[in-house]
Amino acid sequence: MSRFGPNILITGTPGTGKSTLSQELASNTQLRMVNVGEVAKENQLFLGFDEKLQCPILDEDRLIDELEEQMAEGGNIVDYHSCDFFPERWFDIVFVLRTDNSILYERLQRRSYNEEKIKNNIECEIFQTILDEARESYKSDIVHELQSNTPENMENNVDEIVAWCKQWVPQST
Ligand code: DAT
Repeated sequence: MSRFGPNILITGTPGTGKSTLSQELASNTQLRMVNVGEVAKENQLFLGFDEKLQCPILDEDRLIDELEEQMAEGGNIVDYHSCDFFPERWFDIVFVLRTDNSILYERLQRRSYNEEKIKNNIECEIFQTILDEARESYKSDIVHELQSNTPENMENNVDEIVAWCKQWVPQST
């Protein structure tokens, strides 16, 4: 079976611009946006609540079952702040968004996260946790780091990914 379009993973620390970039890409391509957090909420795919990280605990197995058919069809932009539990075969390319600490701090403050949650996320970005996770989970030649500090960065990232989509050739799976 071949996919009608590529599957793209957009990952990175919360606040780096994943959902903004995904929305821009969805409106500039034929690709569908898959916000994992929203799919989980709609289908109640949670195992509980993580008090330390102050976020719901995703039921990763059920989430994968939920999305499997849609991912096999292709043409998806998946946006999530973690990336090591998805099947590697799902993705043709992976983008990891990166943001400077001071800029990220302000964005997270605007979300009214408390100090503990901001600190955890800033540490995640400082230690490039998600970039390392992506490099460990996918072939290194499909993992790309993108700066996401300014609107100009955002515009360039959209242009680059749209250009990549245009040259994508369906592959048999
Ligand atoms: P995420 O989905 O990674 O949590 P978001 O897309 O909700 O992040 O973006 C968080 C906020 O930061 C939102 O107000 C938009 C802004 N933002 C994101 N990327 C940006 C960029 N490259 N330049 C300027 N603002 C950006």
